[in-house]
Amino acid sequence: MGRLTGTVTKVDGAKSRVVSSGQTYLCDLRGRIFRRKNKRLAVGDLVGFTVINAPTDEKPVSDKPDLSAPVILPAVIEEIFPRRSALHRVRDFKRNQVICANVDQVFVVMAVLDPPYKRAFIDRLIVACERDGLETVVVFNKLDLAGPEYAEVVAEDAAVYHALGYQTHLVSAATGLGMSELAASFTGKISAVVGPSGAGKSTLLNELCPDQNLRTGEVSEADGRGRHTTTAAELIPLPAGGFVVDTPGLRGFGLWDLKPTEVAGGYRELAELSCKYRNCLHRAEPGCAALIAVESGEVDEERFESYRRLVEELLQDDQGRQTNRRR
Ligand SMILES: Nc1nc2c(ncn2[C@@H]2O[C@H](COP(=O)(O)OP(=O)(O)OP(=O)(O)O)[C@@H](O)[C@H]2O)c(=O)[nH]1
Ligand SMILES: [Mg+2]
Ligand SMILES: [Zn+2]
Repeated sequence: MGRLTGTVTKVDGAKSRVVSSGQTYLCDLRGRIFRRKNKRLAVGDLVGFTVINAPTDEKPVSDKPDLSAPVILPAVIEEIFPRRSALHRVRDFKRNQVICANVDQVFVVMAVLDPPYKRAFIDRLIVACERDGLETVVVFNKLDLAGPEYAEVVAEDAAVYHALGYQTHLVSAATGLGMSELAASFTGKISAVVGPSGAGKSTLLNELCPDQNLRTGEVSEADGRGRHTTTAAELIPLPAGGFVVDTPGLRGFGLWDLKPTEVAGGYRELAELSCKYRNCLHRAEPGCAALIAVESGEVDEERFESYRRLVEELLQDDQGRQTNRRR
């Protein structure tokens, strides 16, 4: 068999799963690709591979190309094609992890309660998506847990993102509220689902593709956090076309690769302002366009607050790094 092309759905140590025309292949990486440390394979990657005839531990279970009972064939990845996009995460000052390659849109999933969302965290994830040029969809899950008054607060928060041009969804995986609209927005695209542990990412995806049966977990009673049930990113084929990647819960999301002056680029409402100061950080400059826009209510105060905190954080990191270098 000649060279085939497929999409990486799972990376598990040196072995990865690749789907091509409904078939699943268990692939090794050709040595020279494996050794190229700066180019790590990620889910969503488009690869060229060849099937080998060596026996595997996993026996083929059927000879029909059927996603629900995939044939597992051994193969070797020869080539990773250039990525058209990627959602990435900087783990520390050096390591750069690609969460999903060739992704079209990112769903930021937050629970309204259990654990409650933090607006600043939504903003941080949006900044990452804007940095990577990816469309963001904001999902508030577990609406069933909110009383009428709190549900209104959530709706107001959602409206802030909607007004900025982000698609927003208020849903409950438990009751099915808003689920058909949500399902429709996944169709035909490669989507990544990110958010804190326990927000219900896997539960939502199980509702969208019932035959997947992703593991879900209880939110810990001790600290109100999720338990990090999902441990490795995995690309799931959707019944109506497209793929979605479920990701492990995020505790935080470092944006160390951004310069303080680049943060405003992740806040649409600030990016479009023309401030009279060049490279303005919008901190306390007299006549600063951002400060005026906040004052007039044009820019949401809580968004601006999260912007400022992110800038301060990066300024401090910068200082820390410079001090370290001098030592
Ligand atoms: N009440 C309620 N509970 C939900 C809803 N969606 C998910 N849950 C519960 O929330 C808990 C966590 O759900 P998961 O789907 O495992 O959360 P996750 O975001 O995938 O978590 P990690 O994999 O750890 O990142 C489970 O006990 C789910 O049953 C919902 O709409 N309403
Ligand atoms: Mg999960
Ligand atoms: Zn300014």
